[in-house]
Amino acid sequence: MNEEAAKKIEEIIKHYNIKGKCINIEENHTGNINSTYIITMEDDLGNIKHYIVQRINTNAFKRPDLLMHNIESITNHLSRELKALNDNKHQALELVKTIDDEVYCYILQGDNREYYRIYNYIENSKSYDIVKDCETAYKVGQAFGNFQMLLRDFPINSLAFTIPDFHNTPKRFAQLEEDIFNGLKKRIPEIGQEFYTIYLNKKRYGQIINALNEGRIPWRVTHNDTKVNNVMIDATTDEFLAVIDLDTVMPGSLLYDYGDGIRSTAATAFENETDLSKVGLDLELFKAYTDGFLSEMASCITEEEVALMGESIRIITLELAIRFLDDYIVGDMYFKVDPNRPRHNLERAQNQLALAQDIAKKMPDIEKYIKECYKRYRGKSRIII
Ligand code: GN1
Ligand code: MG
Repeated sequence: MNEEAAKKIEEIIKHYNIKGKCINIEENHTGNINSTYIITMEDDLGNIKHYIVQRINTNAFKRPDLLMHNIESITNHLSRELKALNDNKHQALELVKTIDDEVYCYILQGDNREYYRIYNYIENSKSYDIVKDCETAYKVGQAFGNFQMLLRDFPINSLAFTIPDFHNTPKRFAQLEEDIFNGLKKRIPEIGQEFYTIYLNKKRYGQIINALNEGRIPWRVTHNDTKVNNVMIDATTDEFLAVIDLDTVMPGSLLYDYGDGIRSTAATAFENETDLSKVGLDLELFKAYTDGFLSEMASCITEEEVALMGESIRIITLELAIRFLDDYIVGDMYFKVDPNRPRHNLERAQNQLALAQDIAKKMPDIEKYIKECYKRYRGKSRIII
């Protein structure tokens, strides 16, 4: 933990009504965008409480005020819904208010504002970067299905687009093509093979966004970053507790959430794995996640959405490959990279392309299972709409 960051955190804490003395600050390195710290506070009676302090990356999120407005209204809605359902097994993230009753604060670094927010830490919880067993995959699918189900009545137009065109795969591809012309010339010769594979899949990219824009599938309140490590699991009961990382909650398609959930939960290796022989999609984990997701969502989902569920897994995986490759070309401006890995983003893109290839191989099994599973759960999920 570097001293400068620790000093800043001490300064941030002063903006909040948080009791006691900060006795530990630990950086959590799982995110690729924001900087996250877990702090330990001890009050005069020796009581310990943990908090999550996050610095918002304003390169990715240009309007931290709108972002925090989204998160505040989403978390309020989630906790109201959980209360209405008498659900005390699950939780909504809780923002801590500043002494001025705001949900974020900033400090000045020269002329620049650095934005921070604090969440209550969810005690006795754990999360996974990679899943090995079907029970956990089921719970993660259930958590994201439940999240969307709880937000089914949320006034969608009140949400700001925190990152416009976030899951617009054709636009992501067009951006990559443009950046190949303007990017770092010395990196261009290295990406021929990867770009070619991405190019060959071009016809797939518009399937979800076109269906949304043509009104064939509904806009919904979606999470948009349904990585497995964004689900907190109860360390004692192994039940899911809460969905975290609400920065990208925006209007979108449920399909990107489902696809991204499978991409990260059913992958046999993490995104940073460079031994591509280890990278693939585990069909059993895919099935378990799909079961969990549809057990919550089958009554809300439309037939048109179900028809695109399999393809959504391939599209989001290719979208990630496009984004990592694009970031490599422009000189690693967006995703955090390991300073000891000069080709980190290129390697991530290769990893995602290997995963997309395995998904393509398994697509007939994937499609078949989704149909079966939907039939099984249709009309049986917890809430009928
Ligand atoms: C980023 O920082 P993290 O891990 O929550 C990214 C996601 C990507 C993910 C890939 C705002 O999420 O879209 O899927 O990396 N978030 C943003 O690991 O761009
Ligand atoms: Mg995120």
